Amino acid sequence: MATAAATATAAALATGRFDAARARADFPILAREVNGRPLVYLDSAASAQRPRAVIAAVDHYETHLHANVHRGVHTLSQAATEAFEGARERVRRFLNARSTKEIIFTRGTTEAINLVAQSYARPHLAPGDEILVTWLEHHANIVPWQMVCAATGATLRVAPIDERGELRFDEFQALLSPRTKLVATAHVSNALGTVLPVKQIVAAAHARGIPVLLDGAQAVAHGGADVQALDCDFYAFSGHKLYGPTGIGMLYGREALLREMPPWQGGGDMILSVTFEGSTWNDLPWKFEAGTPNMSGAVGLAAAIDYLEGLGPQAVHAHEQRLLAKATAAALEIPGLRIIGTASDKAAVLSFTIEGIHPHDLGTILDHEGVAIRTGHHCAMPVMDFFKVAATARASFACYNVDGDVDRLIAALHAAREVFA
Ligand code: 7TS
Repeated sequence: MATAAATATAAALATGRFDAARARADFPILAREVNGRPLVYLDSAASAQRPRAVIAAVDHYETHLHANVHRGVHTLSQAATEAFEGARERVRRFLNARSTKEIIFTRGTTEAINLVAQSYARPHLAPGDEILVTWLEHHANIVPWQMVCAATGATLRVAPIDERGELRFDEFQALLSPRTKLVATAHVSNALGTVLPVKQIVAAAHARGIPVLLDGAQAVAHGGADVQALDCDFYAFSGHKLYGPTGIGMLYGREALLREMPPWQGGGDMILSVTFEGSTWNDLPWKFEAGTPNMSGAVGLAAAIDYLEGLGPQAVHAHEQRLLAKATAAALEIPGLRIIGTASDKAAVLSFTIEGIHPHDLGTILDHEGVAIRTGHHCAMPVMDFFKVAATARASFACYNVDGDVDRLIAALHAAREVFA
């Protein structure tokens, strides 16, 4: 565990409040300046920054442990295998999965969802069958289903949302039918911050015998996920949204389902035997991990989980919620500002437009002030269509953001309005 994280936790316990300034000091990149101003990083929903503990864990792996995994008897190969498989156990514990057989390392959320689309959905789909998603999805939870529907003759159905950006649960339920072969939904929307009622979604789908995939990319760093409590069948997330490295993520799958699924990529590591007549598959989870995996990424991800759990995920969540409330209240004072996504249960995402200023111009002006926000469609074009906007500006908060960051954001937005007034 990171010492600084432990210190921050102790401080939080002592004061009754999460010490974000201390957490911030764990992230070296946040000490840099951008355009001559101290950086205010409000783009963690796109990719969070890495604490020193993660950078050090990756560095330690690269410096002392690296060799290829699973194939060697030599010391380094065994050390690398231990580090990699140890990281899998760390992820299992984080998600409260029953077994490491259920934890498959992927490049990220996108690859995890594609794995389920190709390996679970594709063999189960026939013309007339349906996959049900919601209107809130990131493209990563839309396009793989469109591709698999095009290949099988199945149909993609979409459960609608309301003007607050909440799922219309009655309509979602009404769309469940004997034709529905899988429900795939975000746990938390990246464009709006909406937290979906995933337990009710799972219960409603399971009542009809339909499995559920949850896209947890935006959820895991902001309250976490317990796959047994959620009772979902698949859960996907990316390391880089959780203070970990890029190029690593994972798919949780219920063992009984994974066992029945064919591999989706062939190659080394995923086989038990190969002849030119045919091959047999390795056990779970390696059946789904063809080729040399991202070992340093997995080690970094495990360190990121240690770091977050050292801070206390609930304390971080409460801190982010406080920043969101403060930013929301202050933003509403800005004339012409419209918040896109006003769900009653939101993660730390503030999406908005300001009348008369294109979000990209806003992003550029804020960048001049050293304030990093994201502007665009956030890979959720249907959400933009629903709200009849081409793009939004989005500020997202993480453990290392402090009240002063919100103040700088709001001041920069007021300044931007002056420019365009
Ligand atoms: N699902 C959700 C809900 C996401 O927010 C993202 C990335 C993905 C899937 C894809 O994750 P990847 O790691 O495989 O790329 N979201 C964003 C975002 O909001 N801005 O940039 C990336």
